This record gives sequence, C-alpha cells and structure tokens, in this order.
Amino acid sequence: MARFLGLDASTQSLSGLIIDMDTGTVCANHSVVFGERLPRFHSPKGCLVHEDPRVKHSDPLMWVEALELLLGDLVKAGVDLGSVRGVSGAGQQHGSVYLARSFDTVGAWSTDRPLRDQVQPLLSRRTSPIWMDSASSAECAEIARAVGGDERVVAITGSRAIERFTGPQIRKFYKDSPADWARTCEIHLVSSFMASLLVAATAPVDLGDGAGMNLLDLGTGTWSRDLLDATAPGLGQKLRAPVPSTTRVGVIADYFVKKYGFTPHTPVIAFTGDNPSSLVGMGATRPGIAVISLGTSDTVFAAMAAPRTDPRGYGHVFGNPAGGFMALACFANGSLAREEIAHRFGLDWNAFADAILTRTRPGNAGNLLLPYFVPEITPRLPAPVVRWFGSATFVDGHDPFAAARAVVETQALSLRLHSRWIGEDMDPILVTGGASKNPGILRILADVFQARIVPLQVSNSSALGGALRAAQAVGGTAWEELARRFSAPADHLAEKPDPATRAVYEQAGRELERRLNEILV
Ligand code: XUL
Repeated sequence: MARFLGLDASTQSLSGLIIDMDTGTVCANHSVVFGERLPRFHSPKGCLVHEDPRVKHSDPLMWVEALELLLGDLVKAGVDLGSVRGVSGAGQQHGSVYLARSFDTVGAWSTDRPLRDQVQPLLSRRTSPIWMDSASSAECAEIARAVGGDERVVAITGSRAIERFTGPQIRKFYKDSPADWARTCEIHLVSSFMASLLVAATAPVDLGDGAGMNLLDLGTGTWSRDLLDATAPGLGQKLRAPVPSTTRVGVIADYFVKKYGFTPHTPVIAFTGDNPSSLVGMGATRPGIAVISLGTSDTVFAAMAAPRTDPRGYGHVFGNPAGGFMALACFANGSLAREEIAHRFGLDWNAFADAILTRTRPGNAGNLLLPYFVPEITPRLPAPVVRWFGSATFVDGHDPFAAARAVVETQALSLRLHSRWIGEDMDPILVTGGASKNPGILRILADVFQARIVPLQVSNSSALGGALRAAQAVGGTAWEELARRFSAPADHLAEKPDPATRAVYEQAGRELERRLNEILV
C-alpha cells in the first residue's frame, strides 16, 4: 500500500490528508481548529490578541500541540500511519520561529514527555510574528534604503520589502529585543519548523516559501548577501541554506514511530508555503491555470512562464515547488471580512448565498462597501477602512442582503484589479478554500472575471499538495499523473459567467478603483 501524508499548518487550523496511490483516493482528511481544540492559547482566530491591531503573533507551541492532537485524531479514527511511505506539508507563509538551541542538538525527542515541553526550552522568542502582522513599516523602509531602493528589493527578491515578510519581521525583533536576538541561533519559517519537529533535526527552508522572506535572491536560489546585511547583523549564520522543494530533509523521528505508529525511516520532504503547496494540490504547477484561494486570506496565484513582477508593488514572486516560479497577490480581508458581515447581519452561509443569488442583482444597485476590517495588504491600507456607499438603508446598515453581496463583489473586483499584472490566462479559474463551495461567491467570481470558476473535489488543497509532493519525491510519480488522479475538478459545482453582467462589472470596477484612489493618498 503506497500512502502519502500531507500536513498544512495554516492560520486557524492544522490539517492532515492522506492519499492512497493504489486506489487513487484521499483516505483521510482531518483538521484541528486551534480556536476550538486549544483554547488555552487564547487564539480564537489563530493568533494572540494584542492592544496594537498591527501586531499579530501566534504561540509556536500551539502548532506543536496541534500536531500531536492531529496525529492522535488520525490514529483514533483508525488510520494506520504505518502505511504512510512519505510525508510533506506546508505552513502559513512568512511567519517565523526563533530558537536559542538548534533542532540539530535535539538528537531524539523523548517519548516520556509531550513534544511541547521539549520544544519550549529551544525557543529564544515566546511568540511568532505571522503573515497578518503589519507592524514593521519602519523596518521595510530601512531595508529598502540600505539596498538601494524598492526596485532593487523587487529585482532581487521578487517583492518589495513588505511588513508581513520575514526579513522586516526579523529586523524588528533584532531592534526591539537585542538580547534575545543575540541568543537566537536558528530561525525557521512555520513550514521548516513543522518539518523540523517531524525529523527532530534542522529542516531547511525550501525555495517556494523562502521567496516570501525578502531575503532570497530568486536568480541564484541563495540568500542575498545584501539583503542579509540590510536586515540584521549575523543573520546569515542563523539561517540554513535554502533547498529545492523536492529535497528529502530527513526521516520521521522515533518519537512519531513509537507514539503514532509510523514506519521507521519514513522520508520527510521539505515543507513549503501554503500557497505554493496549494498550487501543487490544485494541479496548477504549469502556467495557464489560475487559482483563487478563499481562506483566512484570499489569494490569487498562478505558475509563471517567466518571472515577472508587479509594477504596482503589491504582488509577489514565489518558488513553484515543481520548479520555476509562481505569481501571487494576497488580500488580508478574506474570510474574516465575509465572517464579519455574516455575523453582523445574522446570516448563515446558506442565507449568505441566498442573499447573493436571489435577493440582489449584479452591481448591487450601486451599493459599494470597502470591507477592510483589518489592515489590508492589497491595496496597502495600514489601518482598517470600512465605508458604505449607496442607498440610505445600505449605508445605515439595514440591508443584510446588499451587505452580503457588497463584501463579495468588492473582494472579487479587487482580486481582478490586482491580478492583471500576472498576465497568465484567467479562464478557467480554479477555486479552493473554505468559501470555494459557496454558490453565491462562485456566481460573483464568474461574472466579475467573466470566466468559468471551478472548485476542486477535495477540500484542503494545501495539505493535498503536501501529500502529492511526498508522492512525487518519494514515489517518483510525475506531477501530471498526480494532478490527473487527485486534483479532479468538481464540475457539477462549476459556475459559468453571464455575459450580460460584463458591462455592470466593468463599471463597478472603475467605481471601486475611484473609491480606493480617494483613500490611497
Ligand atoms: C501569502 C500570505 C498568506 C499566508 C496565509 O503571501 O501572506 O496567504 O500564506 O495563508
């Protein structure tokens, strides 16, 4: 039996998915939601509450405990982890973990104590800044200045110096806590941290996720000397050399063999970022297939034929785990904004879809909402901006149906506006993430993009990507074959565009741009 396990340590949950190569099926797909299962970490939405809304950190021990809970759940559900022939996975991008003692000093985890108690003494910093953090603007400016300006940072790393990216966060830590910085000997992304737990040794960062650090030279696939120097003194010694995403980083630690029944010496393949992993899970590793992921953040991404950067400075170039590059734009007000509206107006997801499909019309009778409940990444809004334009009932907050349509229309129009630079074909568009099966949301995306919108049969494309990456690296199965077998579209849920709505959304797009230009001074 050839089975492969993929893990996904995302913002609000840790998921594990197992594929079976003999039957071509997903034979397990479980998640541990941090807010529900680990309330003692006080992170109902995956991160700690802080008085400064720009500061978003998580406790890395929450991810460690979640790993044990998830593996325990799989075993309780009757899954034989001994049949797993390879493991890989993904983590939310950009988040960083700081160690005072290297994972390489661990040797072996002891089965006498929970993993959490053994990881805690390794940490030089109690919390991990995650991708939602936007408190490092000063550091972004300092880094850009030190290397010769924004354009040079883009030319080397594929992105401007961006608040949530790891380099500016590292610089902030170095400036704010010099003593803890001096104690730090090893820095991980969430992805390499999770892989290191599994192998009880230091797993390097992969080129896919490493590109989200403002430190990687995309041309050479190595850390950029100039960016390292501009970020923090001695940083080069605290990072392992980045590796291709197909690299075997070790074998499963004895701890997991004894506690959860893995087979000894099961290979672990480098973990990557959740978006690069999703590219694989969606079967979109070749240029020509665009993906929209509707999760805590919304993202739009596609493999790129040649590296191309966003002239407006919002988009990014990351490594494609199958080789080459991928383009991505990220929107912080994704599911949190949809949930905010649903909650505020007492709509469940069926009522939310119904509001869009039967109670309101494309263009929303001119009602427009700027739904930036948290600081936005694309476009760049350092503080929340929530503005209602349109009829009196809408503006006064008495029209739940128009509000539901308004949040999704603005999100879709913004996705379209800010993904033009990617320049790859955008029809059909594959969709994934929690909201990707909501027919109301799919309807709006189809009309706004004037493209066929196709969800995947399997939910959790990032964990699926982990399993597929393990199958490719360990089992040698070609990407195309894996995509054909496991990334099947749910054609019955696909939405076709209504050409009659094209003009309405051209007009609505111009109106959104005008409103955004008013606030983006
Ligand atoms: C991408 C980004 C988010 C995180 C969390 O640049 O910041 O999509 O990866 O999913």
